[in-house]
Amino acid sequence: MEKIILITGATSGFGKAIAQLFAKNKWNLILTGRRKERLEQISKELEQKYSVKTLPLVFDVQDRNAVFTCIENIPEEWKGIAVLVNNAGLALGREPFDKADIDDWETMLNTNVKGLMYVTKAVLPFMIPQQKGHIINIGSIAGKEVYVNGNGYCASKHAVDALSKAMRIDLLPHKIKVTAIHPGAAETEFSLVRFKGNETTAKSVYEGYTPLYAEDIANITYYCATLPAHVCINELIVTSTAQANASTFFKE
Ligand code: NDP
Ligand code: 8X3
Repeated sequence: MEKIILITGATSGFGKAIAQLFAKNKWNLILTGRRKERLEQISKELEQKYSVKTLPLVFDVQDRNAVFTCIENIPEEWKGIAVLVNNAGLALGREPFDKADIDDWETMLNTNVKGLMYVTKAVLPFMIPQQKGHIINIGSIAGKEVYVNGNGYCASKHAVDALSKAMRIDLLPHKIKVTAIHPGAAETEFSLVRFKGNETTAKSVYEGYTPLYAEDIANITYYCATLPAHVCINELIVTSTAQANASTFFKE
């Protein structure tokens, strides 16, 4: 089977939009997430709409054993993974360092950092023998700059930035590309998760300007993944036109 992409966090936001765009372009999809029903529904819809194959895998990226068991045991025909998109991630809370919840820090670091490391480590035994492959890490502008009350989330995304650079060095002999995409504010379920279901606060994040949308990140991911074999976009920062850096917006 050719053109296989594995996307973590495909039940929502960027991951779902990336799955849709790659399916439209006839890629077969390994899709992961924790919400089984959503994942199976999305897989079914994409199979029917685009006549592609899908393999939904339900696991929590924080669960090291589950990550390795699920990925190591994928059927033979799925092992030729060409692109891995490490997208699953979240922010929880936006409090000053002294007031931030330690459990929130642990969930962010376990998901955004350790989860990404586990998934990548589990996929590499399939990519290395091919002597090609592409790992696309979804970082954040919060991984390039630190903003007020961003503490734990910014730390986790700075780690994604560092890991992307480290992977690029260490995987060079295996001809594996590593791209880090660092988006600014994008309207997905991200803020609803960050503010723990508070819809008013979540909505207010995107008021007064046009934010990025999941489809924008899907288009950029597709562009990066389909460049010639000798070309690798190492990293890019993308914001909406109304955002200049991690904390400067022009709102009307
Ligand atoms: P969403 O909340 O819409 O999607 C997050 C996805 O991650 C869901 O599919 C969710 O699936 C999955 N996920 C979260 N935790 C876990 C876990 N422990 N195990 C497995 N899957 C998990 O947010 P976005 O699409 O916006 O976020 C995607 C990535 O983009 C994240 O890494 C985020 O940090 C990053 N990002 C987001 C920005 C934004 O402004 N929206 C900007 C910059 C970066 P499920 O709940 O089913 O497990
Ligand atoms: C998500 C965007 O600006 O909230 O990574 O950090 S931001």
